[in-house]
This record gives sequence, C-alpha cells and structure tokens, in this order.
Amino acid sequence: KETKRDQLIDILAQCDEGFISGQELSRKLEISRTAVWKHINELKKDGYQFEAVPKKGYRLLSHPLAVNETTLKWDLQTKWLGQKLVFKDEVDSTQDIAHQLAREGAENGTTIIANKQLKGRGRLNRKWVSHHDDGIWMSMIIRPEMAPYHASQMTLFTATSLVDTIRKFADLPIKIKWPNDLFMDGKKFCGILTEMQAELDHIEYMIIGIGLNVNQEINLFPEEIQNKTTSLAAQTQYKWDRIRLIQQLLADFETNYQEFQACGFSYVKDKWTSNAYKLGERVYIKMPKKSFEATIEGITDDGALLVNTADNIVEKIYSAEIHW
Ligand code: BT5
Repeated sequence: KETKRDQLIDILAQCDEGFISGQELSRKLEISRTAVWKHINELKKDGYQFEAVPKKGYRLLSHPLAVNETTLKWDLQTKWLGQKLVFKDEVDSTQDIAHQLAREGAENGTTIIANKQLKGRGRLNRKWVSHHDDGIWMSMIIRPEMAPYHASQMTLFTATSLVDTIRKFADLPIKIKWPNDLFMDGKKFCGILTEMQAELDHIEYMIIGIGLNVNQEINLFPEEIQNKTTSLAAQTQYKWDRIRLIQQLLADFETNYQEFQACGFSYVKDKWTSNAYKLGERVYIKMPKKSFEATIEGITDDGALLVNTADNIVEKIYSAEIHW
C-alpha cells in the first residue's frame, strides 16, 4: 500500500497548476497541515526541491539527487532485480553484506547499495577506493542456473550490460578490459567483482559487485592511481544522476540477463568483442607462474581470453593480469 509520503510525491508530481496549497494537500491526504509540513521537510532532506509561495502553496521543482531506498525504488522498472533493495549510507563493503544476506536465504535479485564504503575491495583483496558518495557501489545476489565452471562468464556479461546502460546516457568510447574493468581514455572507471558460493556442480549464489566512478573529480582519488583513473563526470564535464543510472543499470541487467539465459554466451561474446580494449594489440600477460608478451585475439565461447604469443601459439587464458 502506498504510504502518505508516496501519495504526497504523486500528487505533487501530477499537479497541473504547479502550485498546491498545504490545505489542499492536507485534505487530499487526510492528514493535518502540520503532518504535510513535516513530510515536505523530510522530502527536502532527501533532496526534493520545492518552491514555496505564500497563499499559493508548494511546487515540486526537482526530484532528488540524494540516493536512498525510496528514491531508488520510485519508478524502478524491474521485475526481480533490485525489488528487494538494501540501501546503507556507509558500510565496510557491500559484498560482505550481500554474502551475509545470501547465506541467510535472500532471494535472487536482492541488491545492496551504499553511498560510501570504508573497506571496498577488488580482486585478490586489493583496495577499491569508494569512501566518497559520488560513485555507485553495489552488490547483487544472483542465484543462477549455471555450472560453476561458467561463472566467469557472468563477469564478462556484466561488463557488456554496463556498457549498454552507460551508452544510453552518453555516447562514450568505453572499452572492456579483460576480465573485469571498464576503461575510457585509457583509464579505469569501473571494476566488477564476481564472487560465489558453489558446490562442484551447483552454484548456490553469486555476488556481483559493481564499482562505478560517477561524479568524482579526479583529485579525490589517491595520488598513486590518479593518472590511471577516471569517472563519468570527468569525461563528460557534467554531473550524472546516480538514481537514474542505477535504475537503468538494474533494468538493463535484468533484460540482458534473460537474453543471456535464453541464448547462451554467444549473446555476450559479440558485444564483448566489439567493445574489447587492446584487441589485436600487444600486451603483457602476467600469471602466477609465468609472464609473456602476446596479442589479444578475442574471447572463446566459454569466456576465456584468446591470445597469440610471440611464438605464434594461440593460448586460452582463464586467469591472468593484463598489462601494457
Ligand atoms: C576490481 O578489482 O576492479 C573490482 C572492484 C569491485 C568494487 C565493487 S564496489 C561494490 C562491491 N563492494 C566491494 O567491496 N567491492 C565491489 P581489481 O581488478 O582487483 O582492481 C583493483 C584495482 O583498481 C586497485 O588495485 C587500484 O589500482 C584500482 N582502483 C581502486 N579503486 C579504484 C577506483 N575507485 N576507480 C578506478 N580504479 C580503482
């Protein structure tokens, strides 16, 4: 059932005359004028902007940029992804909360989003800088019908879905660096962390973590990564609406995921390849036991990286770091 607050937002948003008086609102909502005033103040705190004119009343000027559970769920166009949404202002890592909820049985699609992370992490326990609330830090609990050895496809899938979403807002030259980074202008602005709980033949759950730099100024990043890091706003020179971006991201992930389930990895492979970073170029492949120079040829039908080594041998790589 819609709360009074939701009803108030609806009335304000649909008000043709622009202004609506406190008295009118109190009548329509069947609450006191003090209660209306309290709700309006709450909404202001959440980032809604009003024009208030004596005798005329209130007019809604803009919806909030403040990200929270209400604003995220308002007009969210998904069926199962993010419909169970946990929003926190500050956490250690959204991955940890997701693991805990998944262990407790949280349903497929449950999504955890935070404004700030104190201990955001990347792969191999590397740090993910996310202590400012200008980015998108989220973890999705997915319970896929997929063999564990196909799990790495989810990372590649997520990267392609993210590219789709961002391109809906701006035509940016985004490239996917295997396996889990999005780059622009030669700099990283997004990383994906896929973790899972699985038996040999069965995935119990996956946690897909997305860290996306949105409105950061570059000087917010620690010095050691400033020259290799960027954000959407740094590239476009304007601030992005994080709420719309998250909502679109969830909606695209959901529809693309359905396609991926129906068509298999071929749905991902072409999209991935057409956005691949350094395709056909020489890079360094670093693995725990060996490092070598090779040319990136593409990915295989199961998501491994295909490279051509200096001795003209084509190798499939399942896990490595790529440098240049
Ligand atoms: C990743 O790891 O790129 C995966 C990052 C996943 C972060 C999300 S945020 C929501 C969820 N909760 C978490 O705690 N994590 C996930 P990796 O490929 O290991 O890259 C880590 C490296 O990226 C670091 O060693 C830095 O060099 C660089 N880095 C750190 N923070 C960055 C940032 N904000 N933007 C760009 N590069 C960054």
